[in-house]
Amino acid sequence: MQKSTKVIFTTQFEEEVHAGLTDFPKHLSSKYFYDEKGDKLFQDIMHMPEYYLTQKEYDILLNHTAEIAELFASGNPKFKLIELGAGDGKKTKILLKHLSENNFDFKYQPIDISQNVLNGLEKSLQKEFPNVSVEPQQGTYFEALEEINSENGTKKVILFLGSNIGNLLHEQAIDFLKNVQELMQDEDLLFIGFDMKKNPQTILDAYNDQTGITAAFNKNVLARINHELGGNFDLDKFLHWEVYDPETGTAKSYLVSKEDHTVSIDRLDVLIDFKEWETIHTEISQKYDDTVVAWLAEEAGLKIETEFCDTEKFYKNFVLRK
Ligand code: AVJ
Repeated sequence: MQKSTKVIFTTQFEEEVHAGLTDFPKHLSSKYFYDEKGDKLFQDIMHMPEYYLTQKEYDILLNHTAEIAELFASGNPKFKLIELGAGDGKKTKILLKHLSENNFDFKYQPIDISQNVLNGLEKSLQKEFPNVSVEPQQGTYFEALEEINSENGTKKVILFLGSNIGNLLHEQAIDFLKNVQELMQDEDLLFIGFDMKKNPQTILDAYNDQTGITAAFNKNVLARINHELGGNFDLDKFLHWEVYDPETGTAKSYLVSKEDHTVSIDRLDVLIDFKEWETIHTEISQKYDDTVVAWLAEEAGLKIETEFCDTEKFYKNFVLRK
């Protein structure tokens, strides 16, 4: 009798890494960048001068704080501020400060997949804003939103910052927005950040910094496979490569193999062959214009109520309603 050597995948990570690296062309999902090391590298990215997105959104929130707060409280003054993918909450703290100092009637509910991130955030909020009531929720966005909905009928203001939507292809972005829309009541708002089309060089520079932080971030997915799945990727055998198509507005990240070589991943019981200059596609960072944002909203059954932008029109925050 033949012995069965079939590997049983126990996590989605194992399954997707296997599928992506045995596909042609090869690909890995950008959602796997974010282990502890990846979280730190992304923090570093947000502090790089080239990565304008964070600063621009920060400027928008700072320059329009009172107006945004009034909008959140309009109609029904009591609301739950729910943030999808809260991270360190640096930008949100601008709003929290204003809301708390002006005695708005609200609760802050950060949602994140990482309990680690939530613990850190809760601690810093307790210190900085002891008066703000914080109810962290661990889980995927939709699990968490569903749970919040089932609790009571409080108005929801949903924050989705950082142009995180840019990691999704348009079709996926529409599905995502539709899912949010379905969980919204008539009085709820979605406050969402979009990185806009601009000089293509500015965009390329944001994803191709000279210090190599973005390269390390991109390669971190290989390091993670090494740690968690018993891989033996040599990170030096890969180049970080970024392209931006000014027509479609899609920035794409790749890891490019500099030589013919084979990598083994013990936990998956596979050998992966790389040809010289073969690619692994790892991320898309979509850039938008007004027409595309309007189209995405329309497709998802959402209406644009208003928008905020920085002086250079690099970045926009849209307020959407059902
Ligand atoms: C967190 C998805 C918004 O695509 O701009 C930063 C991630 N990748 N540099 C982005 C990222 C490379 C970032 N998002």
